[in-house]
Amino acid sequence: MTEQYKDESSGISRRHFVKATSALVATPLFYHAAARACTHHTAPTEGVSPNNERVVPTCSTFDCGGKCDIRAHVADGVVTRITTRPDDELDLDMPIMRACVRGRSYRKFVYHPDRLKYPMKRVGKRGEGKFERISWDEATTLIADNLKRITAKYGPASRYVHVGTAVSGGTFSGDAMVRRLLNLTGGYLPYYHSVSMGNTAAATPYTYGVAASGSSLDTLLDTKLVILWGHNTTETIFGHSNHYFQQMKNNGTRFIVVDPRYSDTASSLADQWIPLRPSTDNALMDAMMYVIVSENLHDKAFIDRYAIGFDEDTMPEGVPANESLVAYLMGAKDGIKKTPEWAEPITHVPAQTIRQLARDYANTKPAALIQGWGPQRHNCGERTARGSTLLATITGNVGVKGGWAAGYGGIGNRKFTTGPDMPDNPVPAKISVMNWVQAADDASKVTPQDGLTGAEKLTSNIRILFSLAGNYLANQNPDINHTIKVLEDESKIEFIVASDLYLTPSARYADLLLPESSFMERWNIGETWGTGNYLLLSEKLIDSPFEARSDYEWLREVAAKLGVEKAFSQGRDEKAWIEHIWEASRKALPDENLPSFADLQIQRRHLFKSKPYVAFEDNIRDPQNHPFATPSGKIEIFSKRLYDMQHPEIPALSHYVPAHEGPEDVLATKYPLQLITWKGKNRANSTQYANPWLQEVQTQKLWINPLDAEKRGIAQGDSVRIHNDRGISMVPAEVTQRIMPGVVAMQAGAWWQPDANGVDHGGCANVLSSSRITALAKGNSHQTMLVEVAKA
Ligand SMILES: Nc1nc2c(c(=O)[nH]1)N[C@H]1C(S)=C(S)[C@@H](COP(=O)(O)OP(=O)(O)OC[C@H]3O[C@@H](n4cnc5c(=O)[nH]c(N)nc54)[C@H](O)[C@@H]3O)O[C@H]1N2
Ligand SMILES: Nc1nc2c(c(=O)[nH]1)N[C@H]1C(S)=C(S)[C@@H](COP(=O)(O)OP(=O)(O)OC[C@H]3O[C@@H](n4cnc5c(=O)[nH]c(N)nc54)[C@H](O)[C@@H]3O)O[C@H]1N2
Ligand SMILES: [Mo]
Repeated sequence: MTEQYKDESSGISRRHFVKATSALVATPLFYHAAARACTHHTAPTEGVSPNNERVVPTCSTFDCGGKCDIRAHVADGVVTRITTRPDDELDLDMPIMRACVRGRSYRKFVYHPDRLKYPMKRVGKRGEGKFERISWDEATTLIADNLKRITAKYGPASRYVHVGTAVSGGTFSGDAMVRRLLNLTGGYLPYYHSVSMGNTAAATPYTYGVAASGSSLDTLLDTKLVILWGHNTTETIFGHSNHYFQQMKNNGTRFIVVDPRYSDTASSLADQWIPLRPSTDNALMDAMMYVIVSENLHDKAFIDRYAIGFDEDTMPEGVPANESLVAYLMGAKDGIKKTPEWAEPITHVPAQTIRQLARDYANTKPAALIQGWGPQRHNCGERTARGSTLLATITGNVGVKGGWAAGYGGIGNRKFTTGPDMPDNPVPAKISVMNWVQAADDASKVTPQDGLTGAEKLTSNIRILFSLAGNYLANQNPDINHTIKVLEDESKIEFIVASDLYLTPSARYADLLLPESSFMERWNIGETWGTGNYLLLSEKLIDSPFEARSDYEWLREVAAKLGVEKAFSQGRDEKAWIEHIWEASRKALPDENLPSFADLQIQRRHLFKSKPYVAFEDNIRDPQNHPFATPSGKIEIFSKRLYDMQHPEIPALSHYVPAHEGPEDVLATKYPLQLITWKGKNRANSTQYANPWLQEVQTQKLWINPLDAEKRGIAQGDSVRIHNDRGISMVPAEVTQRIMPGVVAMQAGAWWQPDANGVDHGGCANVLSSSRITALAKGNSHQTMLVEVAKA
């Protein structure tokens, strides 16, 4: 069996893989005959082919935007091949979620010679990456002993569980279960804020009262115009977007993509690409609103009925004159009309393009402006997210089928599965995810202003840290070079436990490094993102190699050594937990008719019978009985709550304010280029970085416009040095017009590879990114950084 973990031991060769994948794009009917024979062209039940190969519909539990329908071919305990839903499988209700290039390459993630094989203990200095093999018994004793010692000395608030999104696509994970164990033994210091979309989630309730403002995508089928604003769904997938957007494209929907990069979404869907300088989105929005209002294209009846703060007549009490949207746009206070000519030098979008975009959006009824999360993973992300809600409101696109409330979110309060039972956490304090480095370095400096909630002060530094299925110690977190100084000081965090499948840059900082099994080696239920609406069974297909284990298994041993095994496991093994969660979810959703767990193992999935859902439909249809959950009960264009905060970075109206480290920052004289990152097709964040097939799909490079390249004497493929005060990264240049002048871009999630001088050779943007927090969410702004680029 271990043979499988050596390179290329089974299935098709690399070259064939690439060919097969491109063939699939061209001829979608290509798939394994065995799969065809056993799927009966209907539901995706498991089949057995003549050569004893089982074809099992399953999914990964990564955090990768979609939840694709993959078919694992299993023979003699080995996954020999991965295919996807055959196109002639008749299942009209089920959105087509064909496996993407990542899904097709799962075998090379699971069967990889570099997979971690044994539990290991650090022997060198922390971060050096020197480890020695130990037994599982030693490993769990080390954890239990450190937990006891550290808890006795510093209290439960010294215990921290870090970001670990790679297992968040499943209902059960070590990441969840370690929290359960810690809660049963005194608690831990939790963090809040989603680094994915926390800025949107914090800001948009100031407009609508709630964060979740997504509609189901089937409501867009008749929409004539979709503006994808920093939304790269061809790569990021987001639930069912590709299924619906392709249909809409075929039916003639017009797509406009607003993005500094000519993304794969721009190339595959867009009728028009509008590049703008990162972090200047609000200036474009302001100018669009100026055009809409000054040309009388706004939806006056809608605004009068449902919104406040549009003009001076509908302002809340206690606010001085000239604070309304119209007053701002017309320059009542600052004397500056927010015209397209005003916005052009800020955004670098031609005034006439802005004018046309505004007219197109306001004149097409309904139209959907859908913002991705890239624009809100900025310093100004809260303003950008709320800005689009203002545009949607003044054009009457909120609560309307075919419109979009803007500010992408989940659908209502929809819940799929219950997850494992979680006892309460006795620790009252919570930090923002952005506070963890400070909380490890000197917790007395973490204040409520920085994001501490539930307490005025922290009682302890972080002293023990669990990083299970994350690469957020020294790769995905901003400002790595600062972070590692704190991590390397062994007097700060005393014990770091990491579990992964690979020796990632973060795993190098572990004191104890544990090899987890892969999703193919465990039972789970895969859940779809945001607008998606189904569950897939992710069954244990194969045994774990070497001594790899599920996190839950070693957590059970730790629980035993802490004397709480019974309470922790309730006598369940992993599969029993999945069954338990499934049955609890069935009870929690009586109208859904979820099949029994036994039936799920035949059906493999459950599609929710959701009707088309339009966010805020009730509030618009019947505002008397369904007021918005804002203080005024209306859509708040102007937010008195924000006004009272008097924070210049999150004004009461979401309008353009030059971003810190944006193009108008004085720092731009030293570092004139804006660097952004994007989530590319060949990884889910940094997950699968080491996958050889996926490395072939896309090489880590710096996208730079020919104008900027020429100025710096950079030619195609030259090695370049990207730097700012925080760090240096070196990669080859991709000189391309797919990125606008003044902006450079690098795919997120490449592994950090520092040399002896700390210069990164992997193309990890987080040596350059900033840990400055956002005003309202106290959240991340991975995308806002100024750099200079030179030929290396
Ligand atoms: N293939 C793939 N899919 C993924 C992931 C992955 O790693 N790979 N990750 C998943 C995860 S965890 C998440 S949170 C989501 C994230 O989904 P998003 O956050 O939406 O994805 P990003 O690629 O970061 O950003 C989307 C687009 O915003 C653009 N952009 C950046 N800055 C600006 C700006 O200032 N203004 C405008 N208008 N556009 C800007 C980028 O060029 C990019 O094309 O994706 C999920 N899906
Ligand atoms: N510059 C920049 N940085 C970013 C972003 C950005 O847009 N730009 N995006 C941010 C966002 S939105 C997110 S969500 C975070 C994601 O950051 P992380 O949560 O750190 O996610 P990954 O980078 O995917 O790291 C997950 C790790 O889990 C491992 N893994 C996979 N499967 C398993 C498993 O079954 N068990 C265990 N134990 N390990 C497993 C993988 O090998 C990988 O090393 O990154 C953030 N960082
Ligand atoms: Mo994310």
